[in-house]
Amino acid sequence: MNIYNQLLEVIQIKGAAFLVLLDPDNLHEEKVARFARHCENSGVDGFLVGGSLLLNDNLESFLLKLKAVTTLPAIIFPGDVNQISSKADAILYLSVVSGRNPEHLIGKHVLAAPIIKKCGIEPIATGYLLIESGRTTTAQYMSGSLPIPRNKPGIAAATALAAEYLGMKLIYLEAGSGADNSIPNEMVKAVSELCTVPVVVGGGIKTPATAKEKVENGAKIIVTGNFFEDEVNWNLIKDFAEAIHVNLPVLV
Ligand code: 1GP
Repeated sequence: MNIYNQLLEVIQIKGAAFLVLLDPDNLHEEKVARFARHCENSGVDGFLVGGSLLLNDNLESFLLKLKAVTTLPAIIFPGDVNQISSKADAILYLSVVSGRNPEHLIGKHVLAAPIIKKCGIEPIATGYLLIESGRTTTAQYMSGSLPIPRNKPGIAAATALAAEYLGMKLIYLEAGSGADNSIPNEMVKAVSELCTVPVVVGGGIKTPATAKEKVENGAKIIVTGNFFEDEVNWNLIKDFAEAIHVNLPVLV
């Protein structure tokens, strides 16, 4: 089964999927194995690997370490064309549809397509919407585009529907890694009601209750990254998983 269908199956069974973002610049390679095992044992459904800007050239060795200890899918979350590797299972083929920068709508994709083909990994076409979340985030800055105002759920919903009509298989509402504010619930709801493809919500989610709110408003995949870069928070991963997996009974 391909990774996209695996995600759909998780969503169907558990109500929503929980992905943890690993930024190879921020998670030391010595910790990868321990963290990945902990995530798998705590109910995480898969990993996104990448970042808007990777300063260390270690994506390949990072993925090898990750895949050696877990059977969970490793999906590249690329900030640029240099973040493609055959060691991953799939790649989010992100088009920044919230912006009007042609490089991030189609330019980078032309460069990436033959490399992805050669690597043999699964591209998952994703409509990526950057949403205003307080301070300018790395994703916003690097994309060279304006985010959608956070008080305009209608613009987000229309943009997401256009991406779905263009054939994209996921809609990703992105507040930005470490965002001050997560995506507003009203916006998650407006987009989820209009679209039939799964809606991913990420950026600035720091509590299980916030993650649950997003699912209750229609999100089908929750992404957290920053919060678990501090090891003291690792014991909360299970609570996040239980909050997100709304169809599963909570085990006490
Ligand atoms: C960022 O959506 C992801 O691209 C996760 O954001 O690091 O704030 O959890 P955080």
